[in-house]
Amino acid sequence: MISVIIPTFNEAAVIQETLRRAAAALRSAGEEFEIVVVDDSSADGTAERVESLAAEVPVLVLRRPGRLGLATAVLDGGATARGDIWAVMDADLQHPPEVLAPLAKAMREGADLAIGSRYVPGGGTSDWTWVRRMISRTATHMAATVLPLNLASVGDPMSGLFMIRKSALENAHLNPLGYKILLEIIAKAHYRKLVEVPYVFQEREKGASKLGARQYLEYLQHLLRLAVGTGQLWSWIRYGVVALAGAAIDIALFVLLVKKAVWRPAPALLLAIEVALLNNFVWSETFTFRSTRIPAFHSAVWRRLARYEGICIPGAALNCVVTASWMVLDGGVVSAAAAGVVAGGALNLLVNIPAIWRTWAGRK
Ligand SMILES: Nc1nc2c(ncn2[C@@H]2O[C@H](COP(=O)(O)OP(=O)(O)O)[C@@H](O)[C@H]2O)c(=O)[nH]1
Ligand SMILES: [Mg+2]
Repeated sequence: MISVIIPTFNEAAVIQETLRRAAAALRSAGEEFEIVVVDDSSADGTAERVESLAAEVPVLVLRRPGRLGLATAVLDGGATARGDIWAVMDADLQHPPEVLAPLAKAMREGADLAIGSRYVPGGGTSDWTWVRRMISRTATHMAATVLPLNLASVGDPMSGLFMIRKSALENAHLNPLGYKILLEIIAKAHYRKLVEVPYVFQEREKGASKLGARQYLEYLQHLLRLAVGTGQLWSWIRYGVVALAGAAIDIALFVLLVKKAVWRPAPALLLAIEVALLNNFVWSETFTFRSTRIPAFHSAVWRRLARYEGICIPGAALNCVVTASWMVLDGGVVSAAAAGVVAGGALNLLVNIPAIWRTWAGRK
C-alpha cells in the first residue's frame, strides 16, 4: 500500500483539491493507498477541511503543536503511515497530484526510490523567471558539490515529490533539518534502484510560499551536517590536499622550466599543467577515491584518465589564458603561474566538482 504523506502549514485554500486529485490519480492507477496530512497547527482551518473530506477520500490528519518544519513532518507522517511505500508531496498543487501515477508505476517496476524530477528530459519549471531558475539550479549544484558521492548523478535531489520503499529506510537514521527531506534520504537510505520521473513544477495559485530566510540557512546547515554524517567531508579533505599538491607542482614546474631551463612559456605551461593533472589523477585513483570507485570503471584506467583530462580542459584553458595575460601585463613568472592556477582551480571548484568526482564515484 502507498501512504501519501502531505505536510501542510496554512493550505486551507488548496488542500481539498489536492486530496481529491491525488485520490483520483491513485484510484485510476489501481493502487491501494491512504493519505496522511501532517498539519503544523495551521490557523486557517486546514486540518478541519481535511477531516471534512474523510468520507470521500481515505485520509487522516496528524496535528503537531506549532510549526516544527517540513522534513520532520514527513518523518512523523511516516511513523503513522501503514503502507510499505511512502509518497511525499506538497499540498499546494505545485506538485501535480497526477504525477503520483507514474511514480507508482516506477515503484511497481522495481524502483526503491522514484523521484519526481524537474531536471530530466520532459521535466521543467513552468513560468519561472531566469532569476528563480538560477537560484534553484545553484542550490542544486551546491548540494552536488558538497555531497558529490551521493548527488552527482541525480538530476533533481531537491525535489519534494517522491516515493520511497519503507524497507529502504531501515537503519538509515534519518535526522533531517529544514525542508529537504529527499537529500537526507538519497544520502542515507539503502536503495538499489533510483528512477527519476519527469514532471513540470507548477506555479502556486493559492496560498503563499512558506520558504524564508530561516529555511535557506537551515539548508546550508543540513548540507554540512550530511557531509560530516556521510563521511564525504573526509573525501573532500583528501581531494583538497591532492588539489593543492597539484597546484604546487604546476607552479614549481612552470617556474623551473622557464627560469632554469629557459623554455618558452607556452610549452612550459602545457607540460606543467599536464604533469599536475597526472599527479592529481594518480592520487585520486590510489588515495582519494580508492574505496568509492564504481565497478563499471574498474577495468579500464585509461578510460578514467581520458574522462578526467576531458573534464579538466576548461580549467586548464583558463589557467593558460590567465597565466599568459598576467605575464604580458606584469611579467612576474611566479605570480603569473599562481594566478593561472587559482583561476583554473576556482572554475573547477565552482562548476566542475560533480563532473570530476563522477569519474570515480557514481551513486552509492
Ligand atoms: N507540516 C508542515 N508543513 C510545512 C512546513 N513548511 C512548509 N510546509 C508545507 O510544505 C509544502 C511546501 O511548502 P511551500 O511553502 O510551498 O514551499 P515552496 O514550494 O518551496 O515555496 C507545503 O505543502 C507547505 O504547506 C512546516 O513547517 N510544517
Ligand atoms: Mg510550494
